Amino acid sequence: MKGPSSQSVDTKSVPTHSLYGHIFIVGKKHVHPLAAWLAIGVVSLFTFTLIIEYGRSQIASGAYIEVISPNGDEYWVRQSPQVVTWNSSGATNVRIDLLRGSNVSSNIVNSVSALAGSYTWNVPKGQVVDSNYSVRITSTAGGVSDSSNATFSIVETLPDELPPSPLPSPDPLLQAPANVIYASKDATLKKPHPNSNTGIAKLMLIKKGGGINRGIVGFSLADMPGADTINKVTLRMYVSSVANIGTGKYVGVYRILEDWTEGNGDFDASIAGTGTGVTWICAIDLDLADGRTNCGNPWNGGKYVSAPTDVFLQISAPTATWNVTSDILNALQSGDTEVSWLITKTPETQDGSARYHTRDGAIYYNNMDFMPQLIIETN
Ligand SMILES: [Ca+2]
Ligand SMILES: [Ca+2]
Repeated sequence: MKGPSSQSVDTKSVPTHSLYGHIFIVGKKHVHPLAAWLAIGVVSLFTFTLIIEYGRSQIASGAYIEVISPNGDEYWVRQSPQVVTWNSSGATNVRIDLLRGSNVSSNIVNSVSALAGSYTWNVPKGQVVDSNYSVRITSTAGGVSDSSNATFSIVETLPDELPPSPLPSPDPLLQAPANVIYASKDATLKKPHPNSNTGIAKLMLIKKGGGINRGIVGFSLADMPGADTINKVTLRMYVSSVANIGTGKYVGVYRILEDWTEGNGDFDASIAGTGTGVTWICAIDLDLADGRTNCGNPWNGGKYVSAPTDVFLQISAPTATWNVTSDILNALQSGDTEVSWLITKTPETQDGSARYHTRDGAIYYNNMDFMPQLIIETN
């Protein structure tokens, strides 16, 4: 933009009453007051720019990266997809390194958008099994960095044989984000072991080979928003591992039509459980401890709607999701207080298996990403 005209002039033409004219004496030359005003403007603009730049540097010095997960005590199984998550401000791209002790074991990714906030890494088959791992996330521009608060483990298989950990406090149910409802119960129904209960098992197994295993998961609707505000509800399970699924197998969710109780058994850990709980044969076996059938009206693998509510092509993605909006709306309209689904391959007779984390595993590993959950989108 063209500025106002001005020019250097002879001293004699400068009015002596002009304060700014006197300030801008250069050598023996005076400057026209208009030029002086312009110079003041330039100096002010410069000062203002300095203030702005100072402000920016203050913001930049407030830049940070915060590792959310893994942040200590997690278990990463070799050859499984694992998700690194973080918060950040003031960083454009970040580099993620896997540390073993204080040494870099491998570079998980060289540069990924800081705003992404998560990155999925497939733990290599040959990754050394150790309990001394952490991740470090660094701005590629340098300056800011953060590491896991404590070490986590890379393992061959999840240590199911470990004793149960104390329940975290506060109850993880209270920690669910506003748009999420965590499962209230889950288990595996094992056809080859039809009186067994797996209510406290850390993993849910879906498979055919060696006998059919079906997952079952239930949710309380106490915290579900009203039907008129719901746009979509997604059931999400977190994958622990898959096997023999080739290019992928469809897994369906089928709405359960009968009440059931979770139980406190863990068959694979040789814990039969006590009191009542779900088995392949019984929705509620009245005595888990005896290894026999104790129910009057066997459901034999679950009483459920024969058509799946939705199907998901299970490959190796870290999460499996199903659109269960219609079931939720129907349940709310019927005044139901709970809703449950059977989870199994469709068709079920194909090979291939998937292990999903259960609520018990999420609590055990203190990783709420693992929680079977309903994700609610409202309008
Ligand atoms: Ca369970
Ligand atoms: Ca029994």
